[in-house]
Amino acid sequence: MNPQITLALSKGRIFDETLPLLKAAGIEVLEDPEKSRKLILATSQPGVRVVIVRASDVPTYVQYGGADLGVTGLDTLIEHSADWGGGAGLYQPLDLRIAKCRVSVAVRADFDYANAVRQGSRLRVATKYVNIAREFFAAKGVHVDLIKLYGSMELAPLTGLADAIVDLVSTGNTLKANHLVEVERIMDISSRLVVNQAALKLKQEPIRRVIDAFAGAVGKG
Ligand code: PRT
Ligand code: MG
Repeated sequence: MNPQITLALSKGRIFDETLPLLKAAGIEVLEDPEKSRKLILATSQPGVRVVIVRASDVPTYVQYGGADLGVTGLDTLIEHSADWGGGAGLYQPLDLRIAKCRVSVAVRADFDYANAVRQGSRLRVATKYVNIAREFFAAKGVHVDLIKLYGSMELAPLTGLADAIVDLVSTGNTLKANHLVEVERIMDISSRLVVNQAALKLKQEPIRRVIDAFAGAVGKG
């Protein structure tokens, strides 16, 4: 019997945008995680199953072997690796070119960011991405106090919690709706396939097959 391969995905945009790639790779997910409460989903390939985890937990699942493979945003992957001293055990074979966005600095439209940076004032920055933000401002030589948030970053400058935020931007509509402006673009983001290195050794053949199928599917897109 084929060894079971487990792929970790998060609900929402990662699942939605991975689905067509899986389909092109000949793997159909047989249940809809938005409709079912199940966390383990069967696929059209008896040897492959999908587990639904929180987006920020995908690298953790794959690193510890709770899943053999996973799909995760580069943002999440960088933060995870910084917290874990390099993301040991995570092999990153493929840019899936889905769920694209960027990590940016944004401030209130009436905040003079350039001037604050020029004057060397200490900036209060709210973000979920403390490692990315710390490294970015350190490289610029800007002193920052980082405030860790888990969501609704846009609210921080509006309430006086912070001068600036570091957050993901895609269309820019969320910033605009909250009277914020993007003042720096830190990095471009897309989703990556990550693989547990030990699993790749133990189940080389079936995992390689899934990686190659994904690679073929990305090529077609
Ligand atoms: O929601 P939850 O807390 O469970 O987890 P999560 O927010 O980490 O997951 P999810 O599904 O929202 O995002 C998963 C991944 O999708 C992220 O890690 C990114 O790699 C990628 N991605 C791509 C995005 C966006 N685009 C995006 N626009 N993730 C979030 N957003 C949010 C952004 O944070 C902001 O609030 O959308 C808003 C901005 O969008 P625009 O279009 O208005 O600019
Ligand atoms: Mg979200």
